[in-house]
Amino acid sequence: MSQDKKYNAVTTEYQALDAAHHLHPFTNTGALNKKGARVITHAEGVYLWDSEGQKMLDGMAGLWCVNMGYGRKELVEAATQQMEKLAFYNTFFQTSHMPAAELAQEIASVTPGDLNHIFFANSGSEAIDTIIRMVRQYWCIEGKPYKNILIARENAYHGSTVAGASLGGMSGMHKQGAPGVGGIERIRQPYWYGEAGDMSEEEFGIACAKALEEKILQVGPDNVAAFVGEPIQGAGGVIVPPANYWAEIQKICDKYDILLAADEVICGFGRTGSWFGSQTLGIKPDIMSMAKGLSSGYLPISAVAVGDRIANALIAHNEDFNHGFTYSGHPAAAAVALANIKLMKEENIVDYVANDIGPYFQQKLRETLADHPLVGHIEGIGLVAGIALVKDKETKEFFPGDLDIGYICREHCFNNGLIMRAVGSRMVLSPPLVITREEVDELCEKALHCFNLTLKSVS
Ligand code: PXG
Repeated sequence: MSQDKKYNAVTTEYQALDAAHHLHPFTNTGALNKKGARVITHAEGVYLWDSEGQKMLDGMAGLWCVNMGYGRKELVEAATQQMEKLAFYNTFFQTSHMPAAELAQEIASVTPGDLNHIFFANSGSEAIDTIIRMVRQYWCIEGKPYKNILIARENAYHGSTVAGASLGGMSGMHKQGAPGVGGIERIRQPYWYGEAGDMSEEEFGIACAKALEEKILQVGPDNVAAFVGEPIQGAGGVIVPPANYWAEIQKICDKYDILLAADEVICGFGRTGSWFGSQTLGIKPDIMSMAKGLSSGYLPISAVAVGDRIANALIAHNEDFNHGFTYSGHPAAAAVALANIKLMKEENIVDYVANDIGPYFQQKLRETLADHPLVGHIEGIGLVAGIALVKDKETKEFFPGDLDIGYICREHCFNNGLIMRAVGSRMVLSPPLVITREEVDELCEKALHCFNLTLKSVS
């Protein structure tokens, strides 16, 4: 939208309300208030509209979550019907209800391995907090209360609660709201394009996994509860690890009897062409978190799928697990998630991502953008991708930190009908899984146009 475009009354009214009373997440609110927030009004399929009538192709599926696309009547009806029947009841004091019980079964039917038990929460962050508390409690039950350190990675994102922010590897988050939660250690991320130097992908995969072994030995294997990682890092810029990385990590966890936790908040529910990223990347987690795509973002709900080893210990232990949320397994959210999984199955969406639209998207992105002077590298699987923007393609020189190339590019995208997220100098995409080939073509054409505008802006 051009700066001088005359805003209509609805836009200015809502921008004023927003500026007066709304504090936005992950936002410089002062700067936003001066500029005015974009007011999103409605959506259908893969498109969003704002209050100025501008139509935008949503290359981010909301915030990595609207996997089945906008405007799905089935999900709306599931919520309405459930709210009319039983809008709320808790699952704390020896009660259950149909949507929670059915959803637990349904999730267990799509999770890999022996992840047969489900604990409900409302957000990815709460799911991560649940994992932290549950794995530590597991080792207490096993008589090893000292085995309580969690190892995660730099530039990982595991949420924004105190524990989630502490576990994640985002330095900007550690600086605020400190001190964080203790008992957390971090190792390097497997970002081959950005951090491998002269190493081949294979060498780098081994080196990054070795960093886990070194850390375990440094703090003592008897003190480590679990290693936690996203199969593919999402908010860190869509970092796809070298092909051998996860197999090495798995071996190391097995060797030292350390639980493996997969944070599937972004990778789960078809994003990578399997129900879970763990299946695509060959990980066998003991426990996994999920959120976002579980309900396609229509209502907030998250879950932790718990493997038999941990679940059986918790069940056999004759004591309450003192953890949970008022809305754990909320009936309306659970009903929507159930309807969402049913829809995914009816439309064979996981297969569509694996064998049709995912490969098409990855190929089309590379065909359209790989030769662009700003594009250093494209990585991704299924319907998630990260594109490194660089100053010099040959030398991999990055733009200086004070030139926010990602922000410049994102603004061009916004103003030209495409929503793309910038993570530093990386542009990321994670469109709804229902996107068609024609819509992928449109996305790529728009991205090319916006990359050209970005190049002009910095030339
Ligand atoms: N784990 C992972 C892997 C995530 O991606 C969370 C946990 C936390 O989920 P909740 O529901 O508490 O937000 C996430 C969330 C971004 C962005 O800008 C990414 C997330 C959330 C907000 C913004 O890319 N991921």
